[in-house]
Amino acid sequence: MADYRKLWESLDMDLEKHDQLCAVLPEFYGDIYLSQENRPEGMNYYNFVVSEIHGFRIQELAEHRKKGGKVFGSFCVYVPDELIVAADAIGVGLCGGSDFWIPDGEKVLPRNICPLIKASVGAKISGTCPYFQSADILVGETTCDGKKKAWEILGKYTPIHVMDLPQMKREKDKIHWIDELKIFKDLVEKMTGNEITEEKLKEAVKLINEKRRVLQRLYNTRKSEVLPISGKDALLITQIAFYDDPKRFIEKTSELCKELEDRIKKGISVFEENTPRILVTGTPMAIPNWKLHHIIETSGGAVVCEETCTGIRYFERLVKEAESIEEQIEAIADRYLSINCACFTPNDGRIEDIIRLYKEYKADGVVYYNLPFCHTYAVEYNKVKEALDNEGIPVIMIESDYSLQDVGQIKTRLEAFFEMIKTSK
Ligand code: BJ8
Repeated sequence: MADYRKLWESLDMDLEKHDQLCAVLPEFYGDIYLSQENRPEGMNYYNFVVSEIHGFRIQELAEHRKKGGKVFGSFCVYVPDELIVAADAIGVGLCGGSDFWIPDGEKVLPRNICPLIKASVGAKISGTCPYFQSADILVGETTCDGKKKAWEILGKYTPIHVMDLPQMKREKDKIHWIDELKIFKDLVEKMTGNEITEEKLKEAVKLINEKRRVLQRLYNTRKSEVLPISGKDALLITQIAFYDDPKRFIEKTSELCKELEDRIKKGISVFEENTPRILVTGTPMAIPNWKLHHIIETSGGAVVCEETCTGIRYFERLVKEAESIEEQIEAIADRYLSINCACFTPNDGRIEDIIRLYKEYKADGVVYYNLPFCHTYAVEYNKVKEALDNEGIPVIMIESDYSLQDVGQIKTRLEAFFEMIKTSK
């Protein structure tokens, strides 16, 4: 990585502490990613993005802000990118996925709270994440209780806007959500000084749909019997989609998809034949949380799909293209409310998704991933398991945070799970 110290200084970062964070990432990434054999050539772009994770893109954000542009930081796939892009602003996903930030998060939050929340708050208050430091405003949402209350704490450090997301999907909830989208639209216009016109919104919808389509194309390659890419690599690409420049991301991911489709034609797989194919479902995995995928793929399994917000939920459904601002906002509301998060009740759509994806991706088993203290996903396991049992689909629940202490224990459980799948095949 080039020398970005001046840039980081200008963002009021704690450079000494930030050096400690930067010192561990290359080895960590090398062990998990660069050690893989037979990786597609196209992964070089994503290697570059990670090697420059606090450099190149931060520079782009700084240049954008120098010209008067704004950066919006968000934590949930319900925050609509379209409204941000339509005002010529940049949106970046900020969920924290590193253990490094937990101790700082615990300075202001209870210990028994979800690591994603602790790491996100810790990233801000430690002044070691240049994405947080580049955001002109954070956009929170009323999903789980932990996040709802964390916004009040983050609000002491930085401006924050909270979107009131309903927790049910009735007609009156949709009307409420449309109202929230309009409030957000006004805020974005006010902050950027740019009007969101019919045309601008149409363009933004097209662009974000295109990003979704390229991710769908990528995931389609994972439906093949010949697996041209590891689950770890696919996860990394989705994580990067949250903050990379959308146009460049579409271009680079299209190139990679072409390579993967060629690999399928030639029968080039990154896994041995008969490797159990695993669908992962549950809580999101924010970068650099690659723990579960790494354990699965070094214990005899292959991840073929993620029913998570750092997977399918982020891009599976498109926004319907419409004409007037009113119609477009309604189409955006419909699309976002079709995401099936466990914060909603009831949430049967998620169970239908899991069973459908299991079949589409020709999976052999399901790993239900839960971050500790995420109550909504933990409670929902009961209904998911019952439905999967009825379908004869093997499932195992893994609850784990970002630390590496439980790796051996998880590995043992997963190895036994994969053996069981193999013998019953
Ligand atoms: S749409 S999953 S991104 S809320 S922070 S709920 S893990 S206790 S992130 Fe989420 Fe939006 Fe839903 Fe997706 Fe649980 Fe932790 Fe809360 Fe979390």
